[in-house]
Amino acid sequence: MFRNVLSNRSAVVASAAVLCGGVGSYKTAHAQGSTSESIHKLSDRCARLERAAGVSPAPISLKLTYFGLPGRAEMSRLALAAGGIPFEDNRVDGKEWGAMKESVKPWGQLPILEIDGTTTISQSCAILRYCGNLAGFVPADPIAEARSNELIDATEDIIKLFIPSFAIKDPAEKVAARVEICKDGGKLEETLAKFEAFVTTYGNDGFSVGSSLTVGDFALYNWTCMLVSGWLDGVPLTVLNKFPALQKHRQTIGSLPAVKAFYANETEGIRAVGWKLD
Ligand SMILES: N[C@@H](CCC(=O)N[C@@H](CS)C(=O)NCC(=O)O)C(=O)O
Repeated sequence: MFRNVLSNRSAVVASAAVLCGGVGSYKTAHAQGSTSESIHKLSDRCARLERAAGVSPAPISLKLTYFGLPGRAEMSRLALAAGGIPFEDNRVDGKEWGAMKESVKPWGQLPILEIDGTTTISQSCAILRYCGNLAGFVPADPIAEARSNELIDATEDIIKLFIPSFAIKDPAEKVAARVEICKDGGKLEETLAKFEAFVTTYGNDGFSVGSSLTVGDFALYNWTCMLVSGWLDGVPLTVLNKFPALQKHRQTIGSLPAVKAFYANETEGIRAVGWKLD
C-alpha cells in the first residue's frame, strides 16, 4: 500500500494541490517556479485536512478531563488550543476523581477525552495524537509522523525517571532521590542528551521534527517545562542549561501566539514559572 502511495506521489501531490487551493494555485505554484518542497507542503496541508475530515465525523464537542496540573493532559490542551479547536477543559480535584474513577473504563486513570458525549479515549499519548490530527499537527509524511511519534513515546522516559520518587513518603528522602537523578552525569542528563540529539538531528528552527509545528512539539514542550517549573522538589531549575537545542525548542514553542494566549492569565503557580515564558 505504501509503495502504491509513494509511486503515485506526483498524482497525490497534484490532486492534493487541486483540492487545497484549486487547479489555479497548483499551476501558479509551478508558474512561479515553486520548489517541489513547497508543493509537498501544500500536499501535506491537504492530507492533514483530509485526515482531519477522515472517516469519523468531525467532533462537535470535546471534553478533556484531568487534574488541575499540566501533567499528562497539557500537551493535548495545547494542541487543541493551538489548532483553534474548542474544548471543555475539565479540571477535577481528588474528590471528584474519587467519585468518577470506577466509571473510567478500562484504565481507571486520567486523562480521558470524551467526544460528542458518546466516545471516550484514554491514554495521554493517544489523546494527543487524536487532538493533533484534529488540529492539523500530524505530519502527512509517514516518516515525519513516525518521528513525531518517536518523540512523543520517548517523553515517557523522562516521566518514568521520577515516578518511583512519588512513592517516597519522607520529603527529605524524596528530594535526595531526585537530586541523585539530576546530578551532573546522572540519569536525567543522560536522557536529556538523547532528546538534545533528536532535536538537533531531526528538527530545524526550534522545532523538533522538520521546520514547522508538529504534534510531538507539544509533548516535548510540556515535559521540558515541567522540569524547570519547580513542581518536582529537588529538581534544579537549571537542568536544561546544558542543552541549547532543548532550550531553543522551549522558547520557540512557548513563543507561539496560541501558546502565549493559553498562559496569558497565569500569574502564579507552576504554569507561570515553567510553561509561560516571559
Ligand atoms: N499511561 C497513562 C498513565 C495515566 C496516569 O498515570 N494517570 C494518573 C495521573 S498522571 C492517574 O490517573 N492517577 C490517578 C489514579 O490512578 O487513580 C497515560 O499516559 O495516560
